[in-house]
Amino acid sequence: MQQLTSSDITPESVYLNRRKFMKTAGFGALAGLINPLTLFSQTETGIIGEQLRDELTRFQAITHYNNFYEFTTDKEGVADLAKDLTTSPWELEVTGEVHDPRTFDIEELKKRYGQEERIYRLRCVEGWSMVIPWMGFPLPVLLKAVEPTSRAKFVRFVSVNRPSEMPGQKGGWYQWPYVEGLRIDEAMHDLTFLVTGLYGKDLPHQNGAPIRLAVPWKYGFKSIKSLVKIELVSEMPRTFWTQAAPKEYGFYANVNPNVPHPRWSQSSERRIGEFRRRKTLMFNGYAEEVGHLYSDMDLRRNY
Ligand SMILES: Nc1nc2c(c(=O)[nH]1)N[C@H]1C(S)=C(S)[C@@H](COP(=O)(O)O)O[C@H]1N2
Ligand SMILES: [Mo]
Repeated sequence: MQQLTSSDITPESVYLNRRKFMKTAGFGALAGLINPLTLFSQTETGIIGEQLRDELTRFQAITHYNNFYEFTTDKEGVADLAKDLTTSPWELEVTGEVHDPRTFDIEELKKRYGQEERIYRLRCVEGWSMVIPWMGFPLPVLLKAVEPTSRAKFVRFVSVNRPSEMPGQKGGWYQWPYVEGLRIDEAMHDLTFLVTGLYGKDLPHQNGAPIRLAVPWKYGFKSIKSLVKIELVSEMPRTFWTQAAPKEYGFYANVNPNVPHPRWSQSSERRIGEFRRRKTLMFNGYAEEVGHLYSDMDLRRNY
């Protein structure tokens, strides 16, 4: 059997071997027929997500090429600046137009709702994309638990406001905290996911620890990081980006290759780790799942 060297113990290989083991174990008697050599022959490249045919983006890239303006606008500088963010204890308040408002401790949330895996594409409005194996649980599960009232039409999400630990919040340009929003039917869609980990590990600080949103059919800026509050509201909330640059960013921000951003065409994208550009897909490839939510919208317009 091939020897494992320390360079083989990457987050990807640990993750893949664990998954391979789980799959193999699931085959019961058949497992005996599998050549043990294949168990360790997985290299770092050529990793295929099972829910998607796309290759997973490397852990190193996912964790060292980040947008997290609370720290810095330098994507490669976020990881280092975020390493001392205090993420324990951490509370998430779920409130507003609900019958049973609650504040959850992050560990209680993880225990209560568990962690399943979702491999999603992430498409940034700047024209790059990744494929990320997230861990977490669907947002609708949490929203149903607090029992929305009939006046709950939108959901407002708020990131942590902590300038003592987040140097980017000391500048006067942006209005903190970072705020995002979804329509209630978008928030209740099963694809809308609360993320608590990636590659089978706790969520790294730079990716929005200890809990962030992933809305895979929308531009990346909707996937708000380091959440402290989820508020159900009756009016469309004002968001960080619609407030900072209303001519550039809309509330809906669905990935749409036919509607250019004022500074960037959206027709193609560069997958991080690749050189070629790929065609951007309508709703980032999730049209079958979410297209029906927008049957009343003119998709040639930018919202
Ligand atoms: N709080 C907060 N959330 C945020 C951002 C941010 O600056 N602050 N950046 C957004 C943008 S523009 C993108 S593309 C994604 C990037 O997520 P990643 O660094 O995990 O890839 O996070 C989004 N969520
Ligand atoms: Mo982004």
